[in-house]
Amino acid sequence: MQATAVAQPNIALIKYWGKRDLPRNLPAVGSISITLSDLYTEVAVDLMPELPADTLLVNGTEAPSMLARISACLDRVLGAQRPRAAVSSTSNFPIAAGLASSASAFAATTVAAAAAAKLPLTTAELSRLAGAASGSAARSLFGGFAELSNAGDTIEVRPLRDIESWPLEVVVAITETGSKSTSSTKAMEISRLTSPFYDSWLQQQEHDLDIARAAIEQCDFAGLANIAEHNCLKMHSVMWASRPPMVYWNTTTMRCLQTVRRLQGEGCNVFFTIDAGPQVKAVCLPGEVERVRRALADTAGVQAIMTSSLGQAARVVARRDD
Ligand code: 2P0
Repeated sequence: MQATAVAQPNIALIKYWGKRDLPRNLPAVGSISITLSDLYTEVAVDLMPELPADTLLVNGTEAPSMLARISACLDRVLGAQRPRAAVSSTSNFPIAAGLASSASAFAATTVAAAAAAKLPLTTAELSRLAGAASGSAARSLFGGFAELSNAGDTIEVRPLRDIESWPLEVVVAITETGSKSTSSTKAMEISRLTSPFYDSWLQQQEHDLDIARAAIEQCDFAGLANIAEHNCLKMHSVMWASRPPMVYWNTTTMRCLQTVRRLQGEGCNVFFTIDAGPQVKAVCLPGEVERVRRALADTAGVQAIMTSSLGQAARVVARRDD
């Protein structure tokens, strides 16, 4: 039995950084994200009882270092007595580089595994299973704007707004394609244990979520821009003040921020956000994409540009019974 699923990465506008329950992967703060349409991960899960062990191909190459996390994800979806699986994952963007590849990879793996085994799971159940593998993956089970809650004993995501009713665009400036040195899971724990700003980060998050939710409801671009940039810089301040410090930015990251500031000064409706990596995501209104794309492409050190509209929820694209 085999199934293939596609999921898109999502970009947090109000960030998830910190866990309140490590074994269950429950987030310490709520977060709000947008799912992207033009970046994707496609995962095929082939359940093969005759296989002695799971196998994993990432972009056509064996990836033993990522296998344990994928196997644990399959165990959660299918149970520990499941057949072994051949898993193959393909992404059209750099992985493990701060572009939310774990979100799209674990969302697609969860959906493909459930479909291969014909499990009739709801979106909420699939989202919980994906979120247990990687917190941000829970949000990729939804299209458009989604909020991951930090309340309750389970991982809960709810859609806030669909993609047609406020069609924002995202321009991604890739400043470095190598993998990051510290995984998000580890980095979040370092922040929790050592950052002097961690407690105030937790305390202020509800306020930031309230403002962002209201801005999204009212299609208030300036309001969303203001709180999203503030929340992003606050998360990076938590990281920078951790011990050891975690500075994911490079010189080009900073130059891209200056480009966005210049565009804003010229009246362009754009704002930046940066995740656990050096890439800069510029969120803008549809009419501004070409201007933002050109300005970031002309910024010294930018290696590549990707543009994207808001995307759909993770979904099954093929199924086969052997
Ligand atoms: C986010 N990030 O909200 C934040 C912003 C990175 C910075 O979620 O440990 O890979 O697997 O639950 O989801 C990246 O963390 O972490 C992340 P785990 P995940 O998008």
